[in-house]
Amino acid sequence: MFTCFLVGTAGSGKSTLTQAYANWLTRNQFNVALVNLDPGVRRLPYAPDVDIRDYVSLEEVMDKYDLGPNGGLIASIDMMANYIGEFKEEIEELKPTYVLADTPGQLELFAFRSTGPLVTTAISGESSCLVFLMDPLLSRSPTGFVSMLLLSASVEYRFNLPQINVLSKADTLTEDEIERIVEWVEDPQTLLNAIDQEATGIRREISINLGEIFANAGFLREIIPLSSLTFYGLDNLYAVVERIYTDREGFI
Ligand SMILES: Nc1nc2c(ncn2[C@@H]2O[C@H](COP(=O)(O)OP(=O)(O)OP(=O)(O)O)[C@@H](O)[C@H]2O)c(=O)[nH]1
Ligand SMILES: [Mg+2]
Repeated sequence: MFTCFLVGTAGSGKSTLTQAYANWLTRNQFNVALVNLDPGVRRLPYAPDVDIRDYVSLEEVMDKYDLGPNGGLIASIDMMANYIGEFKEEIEELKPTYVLADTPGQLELFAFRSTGPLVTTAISGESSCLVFLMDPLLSRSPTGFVSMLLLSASVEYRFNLPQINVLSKADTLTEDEIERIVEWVEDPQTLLNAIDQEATGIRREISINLGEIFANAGFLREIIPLSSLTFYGLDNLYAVVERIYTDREGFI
């Protein structure tokens, strides 16, 4: 059992990618379990096999504790930890090869409270990874891309799991824009040059320093452009997931 947790900022395309990637894997004969970890979501583009809302539902928590939407969501996400044993059993009963776990829209609540790492550790199975969705609009500009890298690195630091960065909704970018972004991670000097041209003053200094730190610390890794609408890049995502799985097999 290999688990992919799809994480990213609100609206970055996590749920749609969960559905698209599950379709792709199913078409390629894999047994996939779709897991919803978002207690607050109203509608999903897929039918979850295992759903945290069967254990904790935002609406019920808001009613029971007389909370507003924000307080209710914080409480709901914190409460997920109470049910994680049963939740894990439900997933394991399906005996899936792949588990795709869609995480809450509010990345900060999942990643930066105690629940997220607790949940990922509990339901990871033999092996797991995070798929971090990078916003295409922000990633278009060099300084926007640096801020996405900051968030991605912070999530990776927090979860301490192998992490794959994907450029989400690539169909909304031109081919030139995609190529440019991919080149920034393949050849960090191109990112530093682009920052140099875009930013000025102290912002330029900070961005260049950050770009250098990312390059030196190994955070400027492969980024996979993909689209859940056209299925573009899903085969590349699969190849990287497999590589993580195989490396781990060889490791233990
Ligand atoms: N063009 C395009 N739109 C996409 C793609 N993936 C998702 N979207 C759209 O982006 C919007 C948000 O997608 P979701 O999958 O709900 O994003 P999410 O990250 O699950 O959102 P939250 O759970 O609310 O944070 C929807 O309108 C999707 O149709 C894509 O690959 N291409
Ligand atoms: Mg979602």
